[in-house]
Amino acid sequence: MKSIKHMLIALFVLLMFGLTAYAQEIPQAIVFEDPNMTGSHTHFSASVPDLDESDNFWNDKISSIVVISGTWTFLADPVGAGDQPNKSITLGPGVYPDVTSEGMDDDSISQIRLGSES
Ligand SMILES: [Ca+2]
Repeated sequence: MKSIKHMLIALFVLLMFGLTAYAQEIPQAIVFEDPNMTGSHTHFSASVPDLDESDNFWNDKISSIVVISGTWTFLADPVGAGDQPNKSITLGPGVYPDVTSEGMDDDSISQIRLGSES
């Protein structure tokens, strides 16, 4: 009886490790409306080429970010016409309580791309 219980515990622990490993394979970023991970938040696990078109709420709203896994590039809208590149930041896993500390203007992110190419 006791050995069955121990086997079940061992199985459970293995399952938890497996799920954790699996979760780390999925790229995931959490964005927050306000600095210091406050206000509304949402999860992204894939690129969003244009927040303006796909999700009006998050366009020009993001003030803090937590990257769970993967490398993500966050871009502002292009400034004026011509070849001037969009302002962007590329972030790996970590906690970013204020996008302005990373060189991004507050409430300026309009595109989210998985990966480091801008
Ligand atoms: Ca904001």
